[in-house]
Amino acid sequence: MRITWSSTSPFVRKVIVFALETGLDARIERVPIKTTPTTPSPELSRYNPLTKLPALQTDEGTWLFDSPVICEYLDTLNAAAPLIPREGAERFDVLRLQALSDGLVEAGLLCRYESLRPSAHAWHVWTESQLGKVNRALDALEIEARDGRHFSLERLHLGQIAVACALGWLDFRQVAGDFRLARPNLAKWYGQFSERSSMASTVPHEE
Ligand SMILES: N[C@@H](CCC(=O)N[C@@H](CS)C(=O)NCC(=O)O)C(=O)O
Repeated sequence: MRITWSSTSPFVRKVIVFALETGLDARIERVPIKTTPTTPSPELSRYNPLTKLPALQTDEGTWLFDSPVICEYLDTLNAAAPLIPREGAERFDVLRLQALSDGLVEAGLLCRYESLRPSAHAWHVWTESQLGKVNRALDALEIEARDGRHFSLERLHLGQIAVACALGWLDFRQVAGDFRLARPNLAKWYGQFSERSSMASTVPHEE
């Protein structure tokens, strides 16, 4: 398998952490790609018409995207306990946590792209609105972390991986200040989760 890769993408990181945790990483070649909304990679557009990272090529040659679909695919190859429960309420709790975390990053990315605009074209109302989404998602995650049911360090699942990669990206890009302020349960859980070798070996850095 091959994956389009960038060390700074939280969606790529989610897939790589998933692959490391399921022992599939050794079967996935990383193809470095640089792309932004204003300078789309021509190579990436051949694999994913949306020109977004990540895309994963299966051993049969099919290109899959986006990151939730890739994780679902990898779980079908996973010989150990599934990281995405196959059915029932548990499955939808995990998928909901992933959607919340991915949505948080998507809103954060829109803030970041907005900050790269020439200042004469900056649209502060837009940024404030996206930041509202980020902060409400963080508050919802703090409630989840305090509740603890889906945050057990003994029962790993995709939802936790998605949350941790989203928080790692916020730390890296600093689009919304320090998420830990007034979110002690989330901060504690993230500190512990970050010690996993899959997380420690995938910390984002500028290329
Ligand atoms: N829903 C997609 C989001 C992917 C995404 O937004 N990737 C960013 C990198 S973090 C990207 O490639 N952005 C380039 C663009 O928007 O043109 C997924 O989960 O894979």
